[in-house]
Amino acid sequence: MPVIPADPGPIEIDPARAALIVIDMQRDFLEPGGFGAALGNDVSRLHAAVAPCALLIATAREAGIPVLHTREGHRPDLSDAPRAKVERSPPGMRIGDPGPMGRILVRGEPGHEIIPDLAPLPNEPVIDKPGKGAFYQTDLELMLRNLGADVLLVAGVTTEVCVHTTVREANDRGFRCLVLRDACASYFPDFHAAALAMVSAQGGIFGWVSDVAALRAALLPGLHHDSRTEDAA
Ligand code: C5J
Repeated sequence: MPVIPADPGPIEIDPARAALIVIDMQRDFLEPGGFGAALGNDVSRLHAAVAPCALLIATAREAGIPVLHTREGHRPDLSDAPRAKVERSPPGMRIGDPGPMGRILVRGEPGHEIIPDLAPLPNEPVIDKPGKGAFYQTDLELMLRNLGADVLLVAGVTTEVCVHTTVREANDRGFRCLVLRDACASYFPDFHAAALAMVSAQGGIFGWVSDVAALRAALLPGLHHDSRTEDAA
């Protein structure tokens, strides 16, 4: 059974009982003119996670681990968008307002799509979620139970918001979570570091933290130095 070096200690993973969840790698968070920018953030900070995420997704696919993608966003009529959330951005830059990538954080708009570099395969579920956590008001848990998953590999953006909320939700539901630090990113480097430290603190209170190279080396021994690794990294 593959054993991945991690904080606070090694974690054994049965690939047949694992799933990868890639959180919110959407144009709305990573490109100018979207929701992330509307909240006043420097969206270029998230780009560091794209190549590691691509390699992580390739690794999971090669290892036969199911890949699930999430997107944060709302119905076009905004009936699932709490007023408290909408009113947190300035008028003209709120959820539902028009922007360069269509209406901000609205399903079906260009900005809501996952970035092309990390496009899901046709057989990979995409979970649309109205909140920060991927379990809140979605069928993610049902899908994971049907897959027989008991360990979740978690990546995406932002580390301290949707990644962290999802890991906390998963931990409370009995899933072991391994967060891949280089495949996550935040608009705030300090928050990224603190969020990862919180996951593995106190003996792994929310889960484990490792990186993509360590995971790949454990899951695909002998393959992790091939040209694909170098190309994608
Ligand atoms: C945020 C997210 N940061 N996907 N959403 O609002 O982390």
